[in-house]
Amino acid sequence: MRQVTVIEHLLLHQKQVPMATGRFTRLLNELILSAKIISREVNKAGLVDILGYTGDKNIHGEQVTRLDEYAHRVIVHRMQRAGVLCAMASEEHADLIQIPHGLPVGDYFLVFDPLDGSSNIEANVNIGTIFSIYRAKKERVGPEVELSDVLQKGIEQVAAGYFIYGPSTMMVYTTKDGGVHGFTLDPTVGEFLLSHPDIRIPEQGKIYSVNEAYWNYWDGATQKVVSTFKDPNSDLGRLYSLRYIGSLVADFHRTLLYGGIFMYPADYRDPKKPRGKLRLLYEAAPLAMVVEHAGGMATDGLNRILEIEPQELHQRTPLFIGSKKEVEKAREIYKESKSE
Ligand code: P6P
Repeated sequence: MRQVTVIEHLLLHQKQVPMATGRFTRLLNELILSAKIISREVNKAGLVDILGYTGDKNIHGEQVTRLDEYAHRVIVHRMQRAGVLCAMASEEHADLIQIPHGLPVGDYFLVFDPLDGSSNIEANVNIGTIFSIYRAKKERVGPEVELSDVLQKGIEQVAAGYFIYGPSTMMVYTTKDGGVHGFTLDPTVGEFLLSHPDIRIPEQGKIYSVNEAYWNYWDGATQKVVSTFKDPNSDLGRLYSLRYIGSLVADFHRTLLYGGIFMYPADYRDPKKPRGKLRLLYEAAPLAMVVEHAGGMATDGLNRILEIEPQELHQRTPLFIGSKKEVEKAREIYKESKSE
């Protein structure tokens, strides 16, 4: 295959993507450079003292790994100087991250999970960076950007995607023009080269992916959904396999390429407060844009992820994402149980 870089591919498609100005290209370039730097550290993590925990906890009360913190700092440092953002938000930071006074600003808003799945780093499991790009909601945003200037439904995303650090480092992303494209980092030239043009998710797969250890914390409808994938005689008409890596980007990437469904249902560990663990803005919504543009579906069980109106930066949501057939099946069961 002819060696096509991300930016070359974007420029080839630029005519179809009116918003893709030089500023968007610059944003993508800086994000790509950040990923190359992170990939370098992830790939040598076993050799240098960058594994383990910083001893801090993030706002979710989760242990922060040194690589988490490192990836967060790399992205913030590079993107603050890109001159294209009005603000950004990170899983590793409680509030909006403003652009320091004196640095050039733009009207894009970047929200990201710097290193998702980082609890798996010590086991050398694939981990990833997930990103989502919006335009600020109004032309001029003041020097101090408010949440109300940038918080929007996933359907408003200008672009979204992820980097996955594994046997190879890949970038998968989509823009408003709809295509989903995969690029693989060729370390000998230091470029992401087109390897998976126009990714389409199979209409139906053979794999379901969920952490069944939480069975006793699920409500009846969720247990019925998961049981359906365990029943070879269900109207899905096939025997499924269970695959669960426990690293969202890895589980999602496999689902995107092979088909099937990834689920992180709400659980009732706290009977008074059912919770979905995954975050809407920088996990569910970007992956939902990717999967929909690849011909799949993403819901919270009942509702389309991209239509959920976010109320706060770190809002959580249940997530059912993958091939249309399986996600639609789950939605059917939740709808039935709601009407009972
Ligand atoms: P559980 C990793 O910590 C993560 O945020 C996602 O990458 C992954 O899908 C999920 O948590 C795994 O959670 O509860 O199954 O260990």
